[in-house]
Amino acid sequence: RVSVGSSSPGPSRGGENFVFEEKEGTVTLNIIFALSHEKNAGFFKTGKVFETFEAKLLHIESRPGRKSKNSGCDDLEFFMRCEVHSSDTDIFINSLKRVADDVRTIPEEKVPWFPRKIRDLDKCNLLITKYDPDMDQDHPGFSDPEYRKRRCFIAELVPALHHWTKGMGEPLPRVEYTPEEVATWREVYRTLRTIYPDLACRQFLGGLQQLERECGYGEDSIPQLREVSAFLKEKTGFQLRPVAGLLSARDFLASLAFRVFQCTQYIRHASAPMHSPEPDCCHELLGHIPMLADKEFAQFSQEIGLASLGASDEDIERLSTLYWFTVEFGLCKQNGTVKAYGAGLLSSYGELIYALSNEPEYKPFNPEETAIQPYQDQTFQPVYFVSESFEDAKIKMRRYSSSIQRPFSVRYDPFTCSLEVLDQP
Ligand code: HBI
Ligand code: NLE
Ligand code: FE
Repeated sequence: RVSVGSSSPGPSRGGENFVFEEKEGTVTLNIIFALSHEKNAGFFKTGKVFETFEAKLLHIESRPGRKSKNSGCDDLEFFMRCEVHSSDTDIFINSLKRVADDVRTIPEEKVPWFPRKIRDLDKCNLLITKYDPDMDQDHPGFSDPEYRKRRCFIAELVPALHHWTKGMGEPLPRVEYTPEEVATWREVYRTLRTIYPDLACRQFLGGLQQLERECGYGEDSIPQLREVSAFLKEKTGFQLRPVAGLLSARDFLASLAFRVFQCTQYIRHASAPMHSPEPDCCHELLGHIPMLADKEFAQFSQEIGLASLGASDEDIERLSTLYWFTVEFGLCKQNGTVKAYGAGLLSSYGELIYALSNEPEYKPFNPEETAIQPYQDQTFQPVYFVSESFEDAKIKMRRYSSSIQRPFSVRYDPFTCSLEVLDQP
């Protein structure tokens, strides 16, 4: 994803360098330059310039240059963010100009980029490598090469460009699950199914029943995203999109604004069916989908998504904490008893039992407080937030979202699946 200048390349005023964050004698610069095919060695020459001026590289991205689009030749444009000594700014830029083309500095964007149309979600695909079975030694699949290979295979089924860019007709990829995978699913389904009637909220039970009746849910096979997506689309307008793994909070939340839910397709390791710290198809299909079939909950989810668009990193952090303690681990009162509505609970036998025992601490849901509650994502939560009802959670969340400062407001147009962005005077 091109995080800078994706919609507007940014002004480049002659002679003036955009400098920001001046502190302790250093400044941060956003630099864009181009290198034509012939000048490829220029990339290493630019490196030399960075070295000479002791520039500290903070970020680098490349993309096809402007010329390549028309001429078909393969020049590249680079975006770099770096820190240099304030007094070196001009000479540093001038040195770059000697080895690269079209060198310009651009101002920091005031509002982070965000998708405006549903097809822009193809750019919301920043994966983060947490709990990766290839990298995380604590992952139950870490020492199982077969499992790791299977995870790669399933990840590669995710199309690079999704069906919104290629045309809405593109069907979602189907996964042929192995008998071992189905056995894991069966165990998860069977154990959870026995405790749902006592511990899950009413909306969840209603959704699951419909899925069992109308969408082939059951312990014998793992439902396919294609069918489940069609089912949800009819119930609440939500649709599913396959994703290779954990996404950045910003990209994940942005898709909710369009009633798109990003789903993993692999399954947890057979050795740990009762709890997994990462999302997998059990979590998506059993935890999230029945809830997303509920109109009020679907709206609640979309509103968190809408609040996240263009928000600052700090606000994204608070919104994802709120998401964590509601959509993932939320509890609510129903007829005087506490029930689970959070997907992370509803897909984990171990944590569902624990959350509704008298072990953990309960606090009343209150967005201001909940948003700053530290949480850990390796094992069970020590604290859960209980809301009086869905209605109550929605109203409180709405009040919280409207307090987030943004220099614009957004409204979702369901007819065109796009956003109307209104600049506030
Ligand atoms: N990515 N694929 C995927 N699935 C999630 O459930 C998910 C995610 N990224 C972040 C996230 N959930 C949340 O914990 C919040 O940070 C939004
Ligand atoms: N702990 C959940 C489970 O085992 O299904 C997954 C949580 C994903 C955030
Ligand atoms: Fe989840």
